[in-house]
Amino acid sequence: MLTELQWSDFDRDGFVHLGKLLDADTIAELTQRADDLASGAQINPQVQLQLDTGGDYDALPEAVSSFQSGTRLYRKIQGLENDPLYSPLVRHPLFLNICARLYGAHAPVSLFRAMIMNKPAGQGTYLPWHQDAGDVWALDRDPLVTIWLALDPAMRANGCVEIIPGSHRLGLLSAHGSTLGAEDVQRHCPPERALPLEVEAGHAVLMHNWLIHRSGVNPSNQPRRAFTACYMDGRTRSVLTGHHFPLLAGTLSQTPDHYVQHLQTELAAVRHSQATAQEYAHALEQEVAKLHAALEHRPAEADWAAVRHSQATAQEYAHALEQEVAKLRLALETRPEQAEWAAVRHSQATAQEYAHALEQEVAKLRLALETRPEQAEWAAVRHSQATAQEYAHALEQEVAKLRLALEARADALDTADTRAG
Ligand SMILES: O=C(O)CCC(=O)C(=O)O
Repeated sequence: MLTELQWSDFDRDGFVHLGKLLDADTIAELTQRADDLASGAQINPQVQLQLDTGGDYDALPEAVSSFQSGTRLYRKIQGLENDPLYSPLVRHPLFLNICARLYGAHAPVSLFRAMIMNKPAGQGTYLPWHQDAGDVWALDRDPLVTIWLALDPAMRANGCVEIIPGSHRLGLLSAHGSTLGAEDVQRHCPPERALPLEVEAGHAVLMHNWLIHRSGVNPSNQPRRAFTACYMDGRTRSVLTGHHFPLLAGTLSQTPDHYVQHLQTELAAVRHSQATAQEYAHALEQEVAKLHAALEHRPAEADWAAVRHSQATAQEYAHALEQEVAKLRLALETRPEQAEWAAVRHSQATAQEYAHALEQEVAKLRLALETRPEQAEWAAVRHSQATAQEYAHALEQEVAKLRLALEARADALDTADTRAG
């Protein structure tokens, strides 16, 4: 429990020393675990690691779940609430007690992050003046409190944290949060106001998240490691996902907030319409597949052969009719003997049969034409059929005309013969 004096120091300064919380053995265990996670001797996929490049803060690499090869040159190890050694420390009764005072005894408490901040020996990344809040944290409200616990002595000589006491009372200097702009640095962080926050190993400090702070590099030959955990009102949500963070104390109401209910209803409606759209799309896909199959369907080769055959037959028929016409013309010009007349009559009968067969063929072809999709090709076929039919029709008329003429001539000849006889 913090004393009232400590609370009033915290209210005034934005930080307060909490005293010694860890003994040397526990510190040794915790630092060993941190180094093992970085070296790969200990693997935990729920932990994220960030390399320390010793370069520019803005050019730091993303955190990863394991380094390609083990290293002591790590800057951060995050996700320590998932490590069995660190998990009890995250839930230290003093920290939860502080949260109950700051967020209210009724409030559930959640964790934003629990991590090791390391300044490797002879290295470290310069961390500029900043506040631990703002839009960049993507939360629906700013967390108020961070515990900073030294696992190695943190002194001026090895890159301890520096603070601007009382600066939390300025509030958040920009909506974006985190790193301060040059003007704010000039205005609020003059060197004479900066206080090096020297902390013995195993000792902790409570810091307000709006407290302006920074840290430098570590020229010493020992690492400067610290455990830090940021605690929130358990009702805090990520504005990216709408989700709460892992609860450390208390419970959350099971009834979703009104706007969440509204979103859930909307989501259900969207999912429903999505399902309907998918069904419709599926039906369309099937229709498309059916149409494709119909389009790709060609009349069977046998059908085509039949069509071609009937074309050839029509041509042959026309040719036969032409010959018939020639024969009849010749017959007209000569006086036929009895045998010749029989032949003429036979060829007339044949011509009629042919004509009948042709009519049937034409009807068949018309039917075939009307049920086949290959328009251009079929149009050509149809055209040649029509032409053949017309031609045959003309020939038939010619045959009839010639027959008539022949019969008239025959009658005349018979009459003349009778008279002569
Ligand atoms: O430990 C450090 O060097 C700085 C930590 C810090 O600034 C932070 O966690 O926001």
